[in-house]
Amino acid sequence: MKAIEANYDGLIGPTHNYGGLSAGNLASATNKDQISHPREAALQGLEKMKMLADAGLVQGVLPPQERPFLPLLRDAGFTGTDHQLITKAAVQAPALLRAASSAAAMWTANAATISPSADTNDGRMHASAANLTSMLHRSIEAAQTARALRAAFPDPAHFAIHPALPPQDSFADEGAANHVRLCADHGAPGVELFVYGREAGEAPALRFPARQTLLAAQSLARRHGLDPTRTVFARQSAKAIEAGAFHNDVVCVGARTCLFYHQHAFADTAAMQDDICRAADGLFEPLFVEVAEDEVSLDDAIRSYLFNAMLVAWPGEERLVLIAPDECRQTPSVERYCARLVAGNGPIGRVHFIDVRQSMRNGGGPACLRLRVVMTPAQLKAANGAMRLDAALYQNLKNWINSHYRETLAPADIADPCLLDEGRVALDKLTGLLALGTDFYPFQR
Ligand code: SUG
Repeated sequence: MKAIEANYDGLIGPTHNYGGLSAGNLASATNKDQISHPREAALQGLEKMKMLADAGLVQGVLPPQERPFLPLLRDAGFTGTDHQLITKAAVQAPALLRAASSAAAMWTANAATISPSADTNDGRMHASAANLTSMLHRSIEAAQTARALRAAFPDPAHFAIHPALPPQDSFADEGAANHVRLCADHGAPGVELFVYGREAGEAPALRFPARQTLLAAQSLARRHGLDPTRTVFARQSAKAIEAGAFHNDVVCVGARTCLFYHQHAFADTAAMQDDICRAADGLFEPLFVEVAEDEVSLDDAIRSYLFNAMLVAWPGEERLVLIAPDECRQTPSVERYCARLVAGNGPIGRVHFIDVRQSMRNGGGPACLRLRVVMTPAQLKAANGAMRLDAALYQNLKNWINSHYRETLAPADIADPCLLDEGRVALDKLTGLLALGTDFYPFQR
């Protein structure tokens, strides 16, 4: 058996809601204060996982985090019982309570950056939890994310799980959403592409925040022991960030030897291509599939999330499969482009559309919901098997969602302290289903 690429998806948590918390993420801003459907959201995510598991791909599950995150409220000076913290914050600091209640850890493309063992100098897989410092509601994820990664990949002989980079603006890091790995084969040495929006210390020049710094990217490459000749750093274009591409994975996705991206994704596309070709020399021939502005405008690409698709080597299919959101079918230029794409003889042979609408309404497409983890057979064996989706776990999770999740959540419901209790009961059960031990969540300790 050769190395495989697994997808670890975040289970969408019971507090999934539309808080309008992410400046520069147009869907988040547009849907602020809408009524959300946590149960439907979690089931949509679970069905996506099942589809990939049914295809024969390795599918992992990462648990939601506990929300509301009470340490944030305590740090902000609220005191009293857990329920009192929530009711006081709801009156005195509703925006803070919204941030503390976000289920954003569901987007595991932002959980960490992962370098497979074929690329690292000690032959271990390296993962660094992302500090997510750019947004308050996401900056509270890192410690529990590192815990979840250690639970999923426990053996230090195979896996090096690093804590997040220092939680400071110069090190702003949003994980795999700004990282692409190209390779001839998953288990062969590859080229790691890190995309950044600004340099540390650079004065903010844009209306929207650039969430990844070059310093963070370089630090990750150093920590992971990557070969500098096989590592590329490319700057995201200001135009893309201004148009709402708050992460590079909104305008670019890559798999195997193929990089699929919008004409305006990078500040200097020619330099990016040259650098990748040089880094891949002797390993593989990169295939660049660039979508021109006059085929699909940047606005249409961001509205439809064409590039926030999963690009997958599907068992039994020669060409790559693009798993794209349903919204691509509702955007005429994108629908036409997809038809042309698969009719051509390029590296992408099929587009499969899926419904992840509840997540999409917060700016999270299929690619945001998964963290790619390349593992050798020995690493796969060493990974926590209870976090791997099979028919039994699928059924257990479906029952679990159906019995613990609310059907709807309105903005005012965030102030309801019962949500905390319901979440705790649910998460306590989940730790059993995923073999996470009895002290995985802070409330269990
Ligand atoms: O960080 N949305 C997420 C979406 C993350 C998408 N991830 C990738 N592109 N990889 C974010 O902006 C919105 C939450 C709210 O508004 O309630 C939010 O956090």
